[in-house]
Amino acid sequence: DFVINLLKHPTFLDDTYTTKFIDTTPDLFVFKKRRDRATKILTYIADITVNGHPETAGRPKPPAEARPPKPPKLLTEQPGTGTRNLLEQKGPQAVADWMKAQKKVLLTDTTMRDGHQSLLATRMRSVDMIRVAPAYAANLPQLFSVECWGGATFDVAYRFLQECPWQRLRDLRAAMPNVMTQMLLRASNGVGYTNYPDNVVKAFVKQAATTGVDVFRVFDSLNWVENMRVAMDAVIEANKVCEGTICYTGDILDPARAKYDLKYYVDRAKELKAAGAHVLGLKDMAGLLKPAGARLLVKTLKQEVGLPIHFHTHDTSGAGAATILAACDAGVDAVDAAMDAFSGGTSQPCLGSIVEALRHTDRDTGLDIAAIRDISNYWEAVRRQYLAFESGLPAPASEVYLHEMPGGQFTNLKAQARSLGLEERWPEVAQAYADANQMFGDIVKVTPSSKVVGDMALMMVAQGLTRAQVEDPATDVAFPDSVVDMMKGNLGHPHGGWPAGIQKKVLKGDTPLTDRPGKTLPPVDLEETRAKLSAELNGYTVDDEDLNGYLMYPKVFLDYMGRHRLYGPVRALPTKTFFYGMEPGEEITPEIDPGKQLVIRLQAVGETTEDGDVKVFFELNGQPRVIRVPNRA
Ligand code: BTN
Ligand code: 3PY
Ligand code: ZN
Repeated sequence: DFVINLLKHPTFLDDTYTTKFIDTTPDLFVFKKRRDRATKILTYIADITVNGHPETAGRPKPPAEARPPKPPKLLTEQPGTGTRNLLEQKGPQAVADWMKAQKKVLLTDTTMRDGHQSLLATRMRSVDMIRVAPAYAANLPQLFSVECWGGATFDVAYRFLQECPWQRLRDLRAAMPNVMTQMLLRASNGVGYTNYPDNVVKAFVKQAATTGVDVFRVFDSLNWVENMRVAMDAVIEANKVCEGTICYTGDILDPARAKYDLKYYVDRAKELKAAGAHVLGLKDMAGLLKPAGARLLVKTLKQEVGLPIHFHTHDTSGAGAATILAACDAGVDAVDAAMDAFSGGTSQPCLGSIVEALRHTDRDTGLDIAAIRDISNYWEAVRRQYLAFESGLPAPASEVYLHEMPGGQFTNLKAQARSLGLEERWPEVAQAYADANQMFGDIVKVTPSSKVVGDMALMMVAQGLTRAQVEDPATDVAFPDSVVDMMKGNLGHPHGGWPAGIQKKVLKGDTPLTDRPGKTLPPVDLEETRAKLSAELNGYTVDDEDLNGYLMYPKVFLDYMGRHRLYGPVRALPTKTFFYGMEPGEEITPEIDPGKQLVIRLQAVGETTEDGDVKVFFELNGQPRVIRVPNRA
C-alpha cells in the first residue's frame, strides 16, 4: 500500500472564460512508492468511484441506459484522396488555387473544436474524437478540413481532462491522413490569453505544424494585422495553409455602426493578403453577420481582395444557416458547420442541413448525407455522456445583437454570473457588456478581448456601477486586472485607439505601450527553460511538445504532470469511467498504448475504515488487485 498526501487548495473560480466549474484538484502529491501505469489508472478509477469527479458533482448525470457511442462502419479500406494529399504534394498555394477553382461549397467540420467548445465548455475528450476519425477519413474525404485543435481546447486538455493536447493532435492526424486538420490560433496570444514573446509564438507554430496541423486560422482579438505577422510568417515558413482572418463585429448594414463598415473589412483583408495569407478567414465569432450583410461583404471581398474566403459563424441567433446560404450565393469558397448533433445555438449551424440546402444547386457540396447522418449519430451518443457540461441555450436568442458575445463566451459568462449570484439579473449583464464595449471604444470582442469586456460587465453589475460612473474621474473604481492589462496595450491596439478618458483613468498615470507587445517582450531561452523544467520534473525528458505546452501555460502544465505521475494515462479510459468511475461488476478494456489493452473489472467497493480509507477491489487482467483511496466525501 502507498500513502497519498493530498494538500488541498482552497477552491477557486477559474479565471478563463472557457471554464466555469470550480476546480478542486489538489496539485501537490507526495509519493512513497513509484507505481506502474495500470496501478495508477486503477487508483484514478477507485478515487472517482468513491469520491466522484469534482467537475460532475451536483450536475445532471447521463441516464444509465444511454447507448454507448459506436463509430460508424468504414465505407472503404483505403481512404480516398483529400485536401491533405493536395497540400502534401503541391503546397498551400495550390490548395488556395484549388479552392477558388471549385464550384462546390467546401465544408469544414468544427465538431471537434468549436462545436464542443461552444456547447460543452470544451470538455470533449480525445478518445471520443480519435475513435470516429477513421470514419471521417474513409466516409467524408471531400471535407475541406476538420477543425480539431487550438482555441480553448489546448489548455482545457491539460487543465481539466488530464490529457496531452499534442498527443490528441498526433493521433487525429494519423487517423485522418487524407483530410486537412485545422486549428484556431490567437496570433501573438498563441492559444493563451495574452501576448507571448515572438520566439515562443514561432516555436509553437512550428511544433503544431510538425505534430499535425495543416490549416492555421490566425486572428487577432483587435483585428490588428501588425500583431499577426509573427504567427502568419511562422505558418508560411512551415509550408502550411495560412488562413489570415478578420473578425466580424458590429453591423455593416447599420450606418450608426460606421466604425466597422465595408471599407474597414476590405482594408483589413488587403492587409492580410499583403501579409501573405493564402486564404482569407472571415470569423463571425458571435454570429452577428446577417444574410444581407453576408451577401454584400462576401461579394465585395471576393472582388476587391481575390483570396479564397472561408466563412465561420455561430448560430446563437438562430439565423446562422440563412447567413451561410447567403454567403454561398455571394460566392464564398468554404464555410464552417458542426455535425448535426453538435450544431445550433452557440455552436455552428447544422452541417447536414447546409449540405441538403445546397443539393441540386450549382454549389452542391457533393458530401454524402448518409455518411453525415452516421457520424452525427455517433456524436449524438458522445454528447449525451457530457450531460454534466451542457450549458444550454434553450432557444435562439436575438439578444446576441445587443451584447455581441462570442458563442464560446455566452454560456460561460452566464455560468460565471450564476456563481456570483447574478443569474436572475442576466439582462443587466447583457446590457453592461454592451455598455462596457462602447466604453472601450466599440472593440472587436473575441478571445482574449471578449474576456476583458466580460470581466468589466460582471463587475459593473455586481457593484451596481453605470458606464457614466465608471467613466467619471471623480468616482473611484477598482478595475479588473484584465482591464488594466488591456489598457496598458498588452493585447495590442484597436482600430482608432483606446478612448483617452477611460485609458487614463484605468492606468492611473502609467504610460501605455504603443507598439506591438512582442517587440519589447524579451525572447525566452528555450534550451535553458527545457533544462530547468527537466530538473523541476526530476530529470524527466522534456520533449519539444512538452516545452511548448509549458511555455503557453507553465502552471497548468506542471499541475498536469503532477497528476499524470499519480494517475497515469487516464486519457485511455472511456468517458463514462473518467467522469463517474465504475459500477461493481462492470468491465472496461482501455488501450493504454497501441495494442496494449488492460482488462479492468470492478468487483466491489469496501466500507470506509477507521483511518478514513476505502478499499476498492478490482480484477486487472484476471488478477485480483486492491486499491486503497481516502474517502473524501
Ligand atoms: C481534473 O483536474 O479535473 C482532472 C483530474 C482529476 C483529479 C482527481 S479526481 C479524483 C481526485 N479528487 C480530486 O479532487 N482530484 C483528484
Ligand atoms: C477562441 O479563441 O477560442 C475562440 O473560439 C474565439 O472565437
Ligand atoms: Zn467560433
